[in-house]
Amino acid sequence: MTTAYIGLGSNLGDRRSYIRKALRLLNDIPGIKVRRVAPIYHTAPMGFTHQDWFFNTVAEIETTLSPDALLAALLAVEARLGRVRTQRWGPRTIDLDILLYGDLKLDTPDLTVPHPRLTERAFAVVPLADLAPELVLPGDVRAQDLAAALAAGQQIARVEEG
Ligand code: GSY
Repeated sequence: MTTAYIGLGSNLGDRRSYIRKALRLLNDIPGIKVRRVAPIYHTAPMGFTHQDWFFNTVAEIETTLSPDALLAALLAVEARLGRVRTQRWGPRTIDLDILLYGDLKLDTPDLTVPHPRLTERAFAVVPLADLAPELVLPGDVRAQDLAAALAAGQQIARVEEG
């Protein structure tokens, strides 16, 4: 059993609902249990900036799936929720990324873990730090310290519950 952290993002349609549906679908997959979910954040788009703001969160899961099988499961959930990959950095109903998979370091053509852009992104590190503030991230930095530094320079606000 491995603890992994999954980043979730949506900036098309009913963004909160897509995130909730994705969490339910993930939890229904044999070999994946969603243990905890961070609050949802409203975040300015990074990469291609001429698009709507995102809702982002992070889920802590326990999984018996290999990293490749977990990636395949995430892609299947994205497809179920109508994600169409038209533009690399473009709008999406749901985006699911493996941020961390235990202590594993992996670099293959299909999958890099930890996520290669994790430590640049407040929209990933801030909710990750809500779940695991003491976690040590690439660059030997504690999640809560990096979250504070990134949040100071990027647009990110916690979404009210409801
Ligand atoms: O891989 C994440 C997709 N994505 C996002 C995102 O989830 N949130 C924000 N704020 N910007 C993003 N740019 C990309 S690409």
